[in-house]
Parts: sequence; C-alpha cells; structure tokens
Amino acid sequence: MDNAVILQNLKTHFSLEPETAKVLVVGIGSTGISVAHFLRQLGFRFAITDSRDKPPLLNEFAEMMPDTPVFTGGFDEAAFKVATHLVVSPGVTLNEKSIIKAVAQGSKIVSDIDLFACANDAPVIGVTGSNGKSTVTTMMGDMAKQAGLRVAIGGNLGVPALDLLEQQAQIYVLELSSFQLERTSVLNNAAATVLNISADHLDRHSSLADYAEQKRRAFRGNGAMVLNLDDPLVAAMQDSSRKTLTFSIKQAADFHLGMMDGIEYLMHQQQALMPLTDLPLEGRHNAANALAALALGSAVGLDMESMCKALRKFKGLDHRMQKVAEIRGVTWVNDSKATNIGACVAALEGYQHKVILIAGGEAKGADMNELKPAVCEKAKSVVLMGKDAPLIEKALAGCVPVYAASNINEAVKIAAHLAESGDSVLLSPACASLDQFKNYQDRGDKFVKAVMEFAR
Ligand code: UMA
Ligand code: ADP
Repeated sequence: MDNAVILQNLKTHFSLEPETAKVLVVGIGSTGISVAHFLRQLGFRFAITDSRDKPPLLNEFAEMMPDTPVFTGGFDEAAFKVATHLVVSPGVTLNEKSIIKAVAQGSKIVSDIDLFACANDAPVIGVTGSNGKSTVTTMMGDMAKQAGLRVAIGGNLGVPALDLLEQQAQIYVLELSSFQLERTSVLNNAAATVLNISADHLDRHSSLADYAEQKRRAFRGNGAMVLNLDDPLVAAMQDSSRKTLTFSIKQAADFHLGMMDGIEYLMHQQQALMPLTDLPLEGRHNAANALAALALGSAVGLDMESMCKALRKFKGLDHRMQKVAEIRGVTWVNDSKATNIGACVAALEGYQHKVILIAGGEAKGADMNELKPAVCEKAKSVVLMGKDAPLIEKALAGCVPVYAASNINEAVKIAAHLAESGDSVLLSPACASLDQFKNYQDRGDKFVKAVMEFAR
C-alpha cells in the first residue's frame, strides 16, 4: 500500500500523524522492533522503552537506530507523560501503572496489529482461541499456497504482523493472541475464528469471561465468522447479521465429521471431502482444527480440492502431540506446547488407552481441578514437576498415583520405570514452562534428549 494511504488511515483511525505525534513504543522485543521499523519508514518520531535493564534485543536495536531515545530499567513516568500514542507490546499488561496514567491523560493505545491493519488492504484470516491457533494458522497457510495464492502467515506465531507486509501477499493469515486482540481496535478480518475457549492467561485477564471477550474481538468488523459449535462460549458469539460458517466434531454443522460405509469423513454439509484417516495428525482435536481451516478457507473462496490436498500433506508442528520415539514397546509423545489445561485434556481425550502423563510447571492462575476428570479417565499414573506441582497434586488427590520429579530428566526416568510395553508416555504439562525452562520449545527439546538418554 502507498505510504500516503497508510498515513491517511493512521490519521483517520488514531489521529496519528508524523507532524504532531510523539509515539512511545513499549517493549523492545520482536513486536517493538517491527513497530520501530514501520514508524521510521513513515517518518514518525518515537522513543522506545522496556522495563528490563537489558532486554535481549537492546544492543541489536541500538545499533540499528542509534538516534532513537531508549529508556530501560523500569518504565520512566516522564516518557509516558509526553507520549500522544503508546504502541504496547503484547507481553506488557495494560494494567501497568504508567500506562493507566498516560491513558487517563489522553494518550492513545495502538497495537502492532492496528498498524498492520492500517497498512494492508489484502484479505486477512484471523485465527484465535485457547488452543490450536498455530496448527490452524499453519494449515491455512499451506491451503492458500496450494490454491496458488501468495500467502504470508505470522502474528503471535513467529514473524510479527508488520514484518509480513514486505512479502506483499495476496492473503495474510494472522495468529492472534488475547493480548494482541485486547489492544486492537481496527482490524477487520475477511474471515476469523475463535477455535475454543478454556482457562488460560488468567494471571493477565480478570476472569474467563473477560478473556473470552478479548478473543471475541477477532470478529470485529463485517467478515465471515467461523464458529465451533462444540464450545458453548464460542457458539454464544453467534451474530445473526453476519455470514457464519460452523464446524463440529460432535454434531451436524457446515463442516463436520460423518460416517459413510464405515469410514469417517471430513464433510462439508452432505459432501464427503476426505477420509479422516488421510489427515496425518494424532488426536480428535486435530480433526476440529482441520474442519476450522476448511471453513475459513471456504469463507475466502479457496477450493476444496486444494485445501484437502494441503491437509493430506500436513505433517503437524513440533512439540504438539509429536511422537518422538518408540523404545521397548513404549511410545513417547512430546506435547510440550500444552501450556494450559484445555490442551492437556484434548491430548488425553485423544487416547483409546490409559497413558503415563508428565505434567506441571506454571499454572498461570488456572484451576487445576479442571484437569481431574480427564486424568482419572485416561491416565494410569502422573509424574509432576515444576513450581505448581503441589497445586496439581492436590487437585488430583485420590484419582491416580502421583510421583514427584525435580526436573525433566528425573520425570523421564520415573516414567520409564513405570512404563510397560504397549504404554504411551505423554509430556503434556497443562502449564507454562518459564519456571524451569527458556520456553516450551526448550522444555520439549530437553524432554526428547532425556528420552534418548534415560529411556533406552
Ligand atoms: N516487557 C517489559 N515489561 C513487562 C513485560 C515485558 O518491558 O512488564 C518487555 C520485555 O522485556 C520484552 C518486550 O517487552 O523485551 C517485548 O515483550 P513481548 O513479551 O511482548 O515479546 P515480543 O518479543 O514482542 O513477542 C510478542 C509475543 N509475546 C507475548 O505475547 C508474550 C509473541 O508471542 C509473538 O510471537 C510476537 O510478539 C510477535 O507477534 C509469544 C507468546 O508467548 C510466542 N505468546 C503468548 C502465547 O502464545 O501464549 C500469548
Ligand atoms: P496455540 O497456538 O493456540 O497454542 P497449537 O496449535 O500450538 O495452539 O497447540 C497448542 C497445544 O494445544 C498443543 O498441546 C496441541 O496438541 C493442543 N491443541 C491443538 N489444537 C487443539 C484444539 N483444537 N483443542 C484443544 N487442544 C488443541
């Protein structure tokens, strides 16, 4: 899009003009840096701040933009006070004192997604939900590519939205987190979905209802809504004035599962699209993800044949129900990305037999009692590690044998000892990883390493 048009959009939506605005970019992470590039290219003056003393990208930033004022080691009240606009990174809560004060004095909050929306006129597919966002976003990208479109995918998944613009795609697929959505006000997705809602990030959102409300913002505007009929909180988001496509793995919907001659199919209304067994992914929840992607794709006009072709080739993402080894008849599965209860429950529900579950970490304010029914039904024992292991142990009292491990190596050793041929050991922590690991990838990698070292 032409810079003049982008500037006009910024002026219309946010009164954001290079001549008058004093922008403060909050957070020197991948979002902050993408925002800085964007603003500089349009001729804005801005400063950048981070509450950490030495955020990891600080040196990189200072080398790239040596003339930009940088404030680190706490949020400097004065920098917030003079700002007309705050572009706040998703990792920074809007309840931050300096932000509340600045807003009260008239500063406007803008997100990187808002800036993206002002600089893009190609259709956008928005994907949010508690679980399955990255899987569906990646599936959608593959489908659009298979259909012959130049597509760019990113957002909460990987590349920040603003950095995608240089790809000049014909269609964008954005994974959107609740943190991004809560501060976004102008995105109008051509099609969007809220895949599901289960407790997550309750340390940042005041209640499940507030969290769901932020997710619902993905439907802002007038594009097509793709709704999961199996999730009551999502089904309740229905809006009769909007084009709506539904999906379900449990009941009739626009995109659903159906049996024909003893074979289970992914279906579009009465039309069988492909046998479910052609989808090379574990777990019923991935059937839901595939149906959601088909619905989103059909909402923006992708052809069914290309979409099914992409699904047949889709290998799944690392750290999500990833089979890592079969050792002496025991199958080891890495689902480290299960950072909340919903993902762990979905993983357990996908099994026909009982498994040994490795779980624990940072519960992020979630009520671990919600884990109990699925664990009682599908786990034969549980190995717990991490900060909130005691919370989980208390919630699972009287349900299955629970073993305590101080780290992932010990957890794998205990699980290896418990497992018999024919068993599966599932790492699906239901918790964030940051108490013991750099991130969920680090946790998954260390699990795989431990399996290779200690389970042989
Ligand atoms: N910061 C402060 N003060 C604070 C908190 C953070 O100064 O109180 C600083 C940090 O020191 C950091 C900077 O803010 O230097 C940026 O932090 P950020 O956490 O917003 O990180 P980014 O690098 O900009 O990454 C963000 C998303 N991170 C979060 O939402 C926490 C990335 O999602 C996303 O990929 C990226 O933007 C590009 O869009 C990650 C994530 O964990 C993968 N998301 C959560 C999730 O998936 O559950 C929501
Ligand atoms: P997100 O980007 O929303 O975190 P991912 O696709 O990365 O989603 O998957 C995260 C976790 O959620 C993994 O443990 C995965 O097995 C699980 N998961 C994926 N899709 C679903 C779904 N539709 N319902 C419940 N859990 C899911």
